[in-house]
Amino acid sequence: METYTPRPDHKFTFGLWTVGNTGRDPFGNPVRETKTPAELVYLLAEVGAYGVNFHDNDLIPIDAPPSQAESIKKEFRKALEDTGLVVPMATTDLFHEAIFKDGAFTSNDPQVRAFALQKAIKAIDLGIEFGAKIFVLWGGREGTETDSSKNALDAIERNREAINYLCNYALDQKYDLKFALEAKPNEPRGDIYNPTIGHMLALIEHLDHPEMVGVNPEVAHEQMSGLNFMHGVAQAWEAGKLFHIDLNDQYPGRYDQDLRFGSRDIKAAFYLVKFLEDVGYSGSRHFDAHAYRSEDFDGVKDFARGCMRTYLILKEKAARFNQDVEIQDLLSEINGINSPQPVLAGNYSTENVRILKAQPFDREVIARRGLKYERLDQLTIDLLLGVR
Ligand code: GCO
Ligand code: MN
Ligand code: MN
Repeated sequence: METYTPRPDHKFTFGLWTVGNTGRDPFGNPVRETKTPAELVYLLAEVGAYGVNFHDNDLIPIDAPPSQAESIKKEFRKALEDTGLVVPMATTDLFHEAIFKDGAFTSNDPQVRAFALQKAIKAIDLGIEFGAKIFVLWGGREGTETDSSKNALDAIERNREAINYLCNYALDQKYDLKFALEAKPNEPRGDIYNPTIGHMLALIEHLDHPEMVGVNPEVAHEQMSGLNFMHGVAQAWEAGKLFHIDLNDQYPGRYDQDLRFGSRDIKAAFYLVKFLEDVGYSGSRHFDAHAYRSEDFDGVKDFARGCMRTYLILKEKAARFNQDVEIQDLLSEINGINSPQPVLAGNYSTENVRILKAQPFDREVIARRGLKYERLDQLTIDLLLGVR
């Protein structure tokens, strides 16, 4: 159906590492060949994506001599021009190389910390070269297996200093760039610092330039911790910090699965899409996921199309939820719109609190009201299952 066809204004983006994922895992070799960044851009254009994001080394191998780097960039740029795809976000890989085995910004070794900063700075330059406005920082190795190895307070401080350094660099260069911090509780480290959206939001308030830094929440990462992802996203949004989002899916309590968006918990995905659409989130809808290991590149396209299609289906369902008279009447009733309004009188004042203190409440009568959440939830289920 036409409604489910992706358009540029839907802002669907994928990382080079997502559709380029070869299926290698800790137990097995690649099952798909490595495609060049340019080839992946054409693939993304074919499925209808709006943009492509990259880690520094997805685009340019870490040891590439300058001439190779130049020719890769040239091909990549041509693919972007041919297809009209944009690069809204860039990031740096501070986890792959052996040097980062004990972290990057939080490593105990000052040489490693300096190298990590240098690498991040060069990655920022590369992102800017391709027009990125958001730079994601995901500290996959910033953690420990044993807490005898690293002082947690040192790690917190080192991490903060590094982010401050990068902000100062962007300001100094007059780059039009914001940073988005991505939390994850574990994997690849036993434990990773700042493991949730909430930790990241708290960290941001203690930076030198909090206005330049927001979050990049990922569905799977909060679900790995058993948390309600949408609640975290709402808190980030309310704080003005939802700069980017990583969409995928995940069974709680398992390894980091990076499943196709909406393929596991349809209901959670629905409330998330409804939230993003209702508040008017205008950033990228970035899919940080990859195809099952069973797939060839046709399957990778099925995977990418599926992420976008499910998002659009859920967006349509959200609009129907908002227009459904029975659901909306129920919501009005639940929110006590038609019942007698207490004299709570909004803002605090000495007079208001005097009124509130004097007000009688019939606790038992109020508590007796059934809230009809069962009916509301079933109506939502009916809607999602397509019988409404
Ligand atoms: C993961 C992370 C990464 C980051 C990416 C961007 O669990 O592997 O989600 O995919 O999002 O490295 O920094
Ligand atoms: Mn992930
Ligand atoms: Mn991610």
